[in-house]
Amino acid sequence: MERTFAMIKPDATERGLAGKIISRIEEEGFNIVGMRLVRMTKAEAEGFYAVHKERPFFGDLTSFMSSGKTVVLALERDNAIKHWRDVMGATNPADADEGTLRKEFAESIERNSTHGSDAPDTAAFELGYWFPGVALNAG
Ligand code: IDP
Ligand code: MG
Repeated sequence: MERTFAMIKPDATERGLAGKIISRIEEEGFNIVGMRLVRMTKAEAEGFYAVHKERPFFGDLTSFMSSGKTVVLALERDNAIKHWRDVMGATNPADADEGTLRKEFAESIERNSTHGSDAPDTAAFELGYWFPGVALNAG
């Protein structure tokens, strides 16, 4: 069993899509091991997305992420990291495949409804950032 970190971003909570996205998480066979509603501060968003701090969209992204409610989740499944990335689809909804969450729900490349860790090292950092004590691998 592997764990990954996921978020339902403010554009989705704002439109009342959290329930639909959580249903999809359950349908995909993930065990939800942690879930919390947060209203992140700009500083928390900057810390979380520190890997992107040199990117031109960093300021907009961290403003967006601190503009509303986010559901943070720790998810467990076999092949959790890759499976959740596949369920989300491409970063830009214009490039996302049919049947993916971002194809169905994302408003733009920035307001793209969901987040998922992209590798074991980022999953470990991101899980620990929002769920202290929750590790990458199930005990
Ligand atoms: P990912 O979320 O698919 O892993 P990343 O490249 O890690 O994509 O980017 C993190 C987040 O930053 C994206 O989900 C999106 O919200 C935002 N983002 C990425 N690229 C752009 C861009 O070119 N313009 C505006 N926002 C972007
Ligand atoms: Mg990423």
